[in-house]
Amino acid sequence: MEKSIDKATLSALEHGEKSGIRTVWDRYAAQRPQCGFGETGVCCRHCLQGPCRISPFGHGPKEGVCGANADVMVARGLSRAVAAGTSSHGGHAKHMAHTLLKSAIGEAADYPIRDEAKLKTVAGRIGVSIDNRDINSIALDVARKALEDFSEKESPLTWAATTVTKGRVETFLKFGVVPTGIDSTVSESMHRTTYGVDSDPVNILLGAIKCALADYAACHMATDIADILFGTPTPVVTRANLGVLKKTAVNIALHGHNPLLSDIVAQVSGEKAMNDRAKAAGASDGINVVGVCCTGNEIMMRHKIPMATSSVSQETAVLTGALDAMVVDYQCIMPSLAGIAECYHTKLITTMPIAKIPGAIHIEFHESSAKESARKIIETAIEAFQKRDPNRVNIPEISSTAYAGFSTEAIIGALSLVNKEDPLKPLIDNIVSGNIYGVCLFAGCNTVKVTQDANYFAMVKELAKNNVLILATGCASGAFGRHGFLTPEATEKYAGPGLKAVLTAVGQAAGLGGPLPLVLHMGSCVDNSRAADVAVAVANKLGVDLHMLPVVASAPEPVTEKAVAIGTWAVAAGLPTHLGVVPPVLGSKLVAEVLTSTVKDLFGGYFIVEPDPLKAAEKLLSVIGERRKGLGLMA
Ligand code: NFS
Ligand code: SF4
Repeated sequence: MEKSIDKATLSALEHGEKSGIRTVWDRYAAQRPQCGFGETGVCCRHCLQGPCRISPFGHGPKEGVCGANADVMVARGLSRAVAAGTSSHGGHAKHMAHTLLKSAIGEAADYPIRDEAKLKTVAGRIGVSIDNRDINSIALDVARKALEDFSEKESPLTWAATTVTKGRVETFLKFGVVPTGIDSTVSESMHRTTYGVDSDPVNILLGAIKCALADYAACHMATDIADILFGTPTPVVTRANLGVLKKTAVNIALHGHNPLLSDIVAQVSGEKAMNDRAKAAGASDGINVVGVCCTGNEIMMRHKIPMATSSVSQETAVLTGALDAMVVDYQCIMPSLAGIAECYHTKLITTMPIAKIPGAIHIEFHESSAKESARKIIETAIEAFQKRDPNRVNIPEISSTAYAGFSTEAIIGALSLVNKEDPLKPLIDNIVSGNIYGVCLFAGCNTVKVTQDANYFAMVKELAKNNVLILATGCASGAFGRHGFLTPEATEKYAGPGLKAVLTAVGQAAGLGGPLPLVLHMGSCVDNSRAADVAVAVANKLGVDLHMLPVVASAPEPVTEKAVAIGTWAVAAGLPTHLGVVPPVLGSKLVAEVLTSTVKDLFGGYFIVEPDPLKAAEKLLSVIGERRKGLGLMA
């Protein structure tokens, strides 16, 4: 199997191989064949009488030592993946909420409220009064309400209940899946899946859905507070792929998730004093900050910072030999980076007390002294630059233009240039007329199990040709960015006639002198909540619920437990959700059946598992067709 369809990635890998450096692809090869029990979800280590395993082919025992069968094992495994994903987004959101609180009480001078309008909108939505109050006291109340959402409350999660349709809330109540605390729901999931608690696979899966809805709330909260503290994104034009690294600059990659770190480093990297130091050290272009993975998306949208690489190819940034520092916070950071960095002059810098890596330098990041830590980080990179070996530098000269920053507000803003009184009307009219056949949100990662970007590439072309409006977040936007899909040129090249006409009309109205990009980059993975907001607005406007809309989601190359959590809430929200990799559920017919079919009767959404990208696109198109028929629209 090819490692990637991306030439820059392949070039960097080849360079690494010459130096005998092993990457994720080599480690994957060494792991193969992977364990069949694990792959199908039928092993359990939830107590010390285990490990227990059940053959997916029907040989040997049909139950573990305690009597748990394959259905229970698979459901418990999946539920714990959702809980882990939720705890990650929860940790991220809580970090933001604490910082907002510190900002409001004057203990985080480096984090002023940058978007007062967003603060007021969020406050209004969650029932915090804004009349005649100063900004900091509104912020304090919003932060307190956010923090209340983490422990068990009497009422549903504020960040879930106030952001979905009325119909969804009723559905969630009906099936008993309303979370009342983000952390408490994770804790409940761990409790019910431990030794001898929930042994009803369907009940366990309902618990997983409840937890996934807590994940949704956490994502939404993280996005809201990021906008309040750093500004709501508006469209920017920048570049993506390894070619954004510069021979003549101190190159610093920011990798991980939370903008609390990356936004400050991005701000400080623009300071004249810092750039003068870099120049004095011999870097004629000063400091060049680039992004990797989701935090890369955050700074791409807000600071036009280019995206070097993402997800499965993160190690290639180091293999260019031109990276002086890789700065990380948490999540999706391969521990292998430390060993690879050691083969070069590159410094790997960890910043969070919960995410240390042996071999890395640890510069701890505190809200109270954020800019100070950021300067220290940059100084470390400048020092490393002076040890860079020019003979080992190989920057693939490949990058694409990338338009980013299509927040919900930016999309509505662009539409309001077409219809000021009723911005959603042009979107809805075009869906009704069939110019826009449907909407597909691409999310999630790249996986070593699929040729990197191949599924994204094939699916987006097929869907766009059939006039499907494409939204993207997370490493999906990284993939599209690398291949030039985040551009108006891609619209000209790949969009069907109806879609092209709409994107052109809106692009012209927005003063672009051409169409909007083929794929609208909505941000990081927590920003999937932005896509949900657009869908909710459309549903409310049409007076229907989410499960009736011609809207689908796809994670064609998923990896993380966070992606499992997001996929699960997309299903609960009513979206048919495609996965391009088979999750570890095939050991239980019952669980596989519930996830791909039965759940539809409850929530309207369901999983479509299809590794073949063209077949996947076909399936999504036919689902969109069914939904259109359901609404009485031309199929
Ligand atoms: Ni999402 Fe983002 Fe990327 Fe996957 Fe990881 S960075 S939070 S999990 S790998 S898309
Ligand atoms: Fe085995 Fe049951 Fe223990 Fe799991 S919980 S390891 S199935 S005895």
